Amino acid sequence: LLVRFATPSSPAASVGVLDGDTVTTLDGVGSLAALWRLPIADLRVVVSAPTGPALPIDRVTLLPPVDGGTEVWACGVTYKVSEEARVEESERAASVYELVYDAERPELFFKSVAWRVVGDGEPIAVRADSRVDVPEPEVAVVVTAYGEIAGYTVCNDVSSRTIEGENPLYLPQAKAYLGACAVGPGIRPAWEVPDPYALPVSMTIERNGGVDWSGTASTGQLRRRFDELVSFLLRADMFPDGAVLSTGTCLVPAAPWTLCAGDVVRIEIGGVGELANPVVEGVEAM
Ligand code: DO4
Ligand code: MG
Repeated sequence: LLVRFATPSSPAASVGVLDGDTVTTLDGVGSLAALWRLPIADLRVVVSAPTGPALPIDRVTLLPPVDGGTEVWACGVTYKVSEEARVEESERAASVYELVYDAERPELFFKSVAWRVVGDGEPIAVRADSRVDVPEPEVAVVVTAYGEIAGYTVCNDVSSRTIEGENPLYLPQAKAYLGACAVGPGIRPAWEVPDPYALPVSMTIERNGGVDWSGTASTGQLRRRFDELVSFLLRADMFPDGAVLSTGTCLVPAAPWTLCAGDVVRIEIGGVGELANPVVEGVEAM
């Protein structure tokens, strides 16, 4: 697993490879964004032979695996369950979701700049001006500046259903705010994932010491291909520091269920990683 980390004696972020309980530093690699500037064949050589100091995992703090100018984008309505949930929540604009599920062009939207992304263990937030909010467990692909899929990670596309349900034009407010985007804990290199269309996805939401909601699904239910989604991201645009493209949710807790401050959301994607985040309400609590 490729990770960003800091240590008490070296608080500036380093990049390394986590294998078992040991993080081995990738000497000379200043950021993950620097890796995404490489063609994948060169990137694989760098990542496969880390030469820097090796540290026990309990001596490091993992940081969100998104840095520099790497942008996070996301896709919507790529699983049937997501289409059905949007149709239900936005009765006056239901047809836009039905149309996009079947259209050639997918729904893509900007989600976050790197600095606003939180990592494993850090708080995510529900907005004070929203009543119904959900975590969205998603497989995210990491795309190099050359448009190649370099790896996979876990993204929580935290969303306000109230705000998007009121009017789809409010999507940026439903999707992009402080605490709305968690990614991590690291990046699983693409060559270590034998079949990205057979990844088990599970989500558990803990409340008051118990499990309040849980569900499982699989990327086998994805309506599109990962490279198809990436090709639309790259149309008429470029990503010099690469991009993280979250590929849509396959699990939606049915309304009126809502995420609450105090919950803990755990998302596990088989072979890719486990991302856990406590929930707070609003910017003030972060
Ligand atoms: O238009 C809604 C966005 C839906 C979404 O984020 C998803 O399907 O994951
Ligand atoms: Mg989503």
